[in-house]
Amino acid sequence: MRLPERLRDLGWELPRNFLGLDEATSDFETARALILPVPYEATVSYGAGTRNGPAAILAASRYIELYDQELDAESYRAGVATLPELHLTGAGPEAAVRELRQAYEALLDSGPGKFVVLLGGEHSVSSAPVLAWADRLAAREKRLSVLQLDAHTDLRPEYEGSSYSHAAVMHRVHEAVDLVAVGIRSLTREEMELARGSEHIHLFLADDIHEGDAWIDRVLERLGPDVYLTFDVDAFDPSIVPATGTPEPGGLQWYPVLKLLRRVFRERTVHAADVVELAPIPGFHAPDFLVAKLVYKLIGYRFENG
Ligand SMILES: [Mn+2]
Repeated sequence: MRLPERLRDLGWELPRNFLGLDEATSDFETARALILPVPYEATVSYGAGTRNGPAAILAASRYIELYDQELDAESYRAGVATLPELHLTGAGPEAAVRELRQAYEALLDSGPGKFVVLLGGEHSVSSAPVLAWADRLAAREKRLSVLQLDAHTDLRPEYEGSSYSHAAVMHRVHEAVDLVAVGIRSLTREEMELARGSEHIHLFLADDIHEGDAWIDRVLERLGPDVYLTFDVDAFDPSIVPATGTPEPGGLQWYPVLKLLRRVFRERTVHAADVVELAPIPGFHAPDFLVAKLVYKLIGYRFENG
């Protein structure tokens, strides 16, 4: 809202968008990054609450320091526009994903070249943006690599009767992309065998990446030039992000994740990203803040070199 001149200098709260930015830096037309909140939750299997994830990330983001000492930059200057929450149909996940795909395509067409970060919501929403990007790249005879950070492979053909479940989201897309999944520590034997038998699926188990940084090089080796990042916050260790439906012990820590991401953004083209599965714990803000800061890091890394 544009306030009348004489009202502008009163003691208003920060705007309720990502980072609490003013109109000039959060304008859709000029912003290079778009935040798309999709509070969708229908197929969660254990702890619920991912529908509250986007609002909690936005609320926490308003308290992030805008200067990033790692990058020595005010990353928000690239412009970050926050879209309203996108509400999807309650008529089941298949219809919801179809609706999201249409909305996402419209968004890409309206803001070509912008870096879209989708905030979930449950992980099932990711198939829409992944397939949108896979198709766009296929039209240019390129193949999309998906970098998945997650405790779970989500490679089941279906779960609880639905191929649109959060637990099946990567199975839905795995034939269209090269999948590189990092932080995995919970999967079925069938998922393991599917991955072992496919040259298009590479798993980096959490068990194998706790020592040293050599795994980061190996992840980079597996990623093609064009990347979509899907970040399930349960990739993090529950000691730092307990606020998720299925917290698995033995997860990733903050700095190794940043180290990986910065290199991926520097050495590949990351077209878009999603951050999903935050299920906020009322009164406990640290995980919300961590995830908000992760989103700001993604934007910072994306525009680090202009
Ligand atoms: Mn997961």
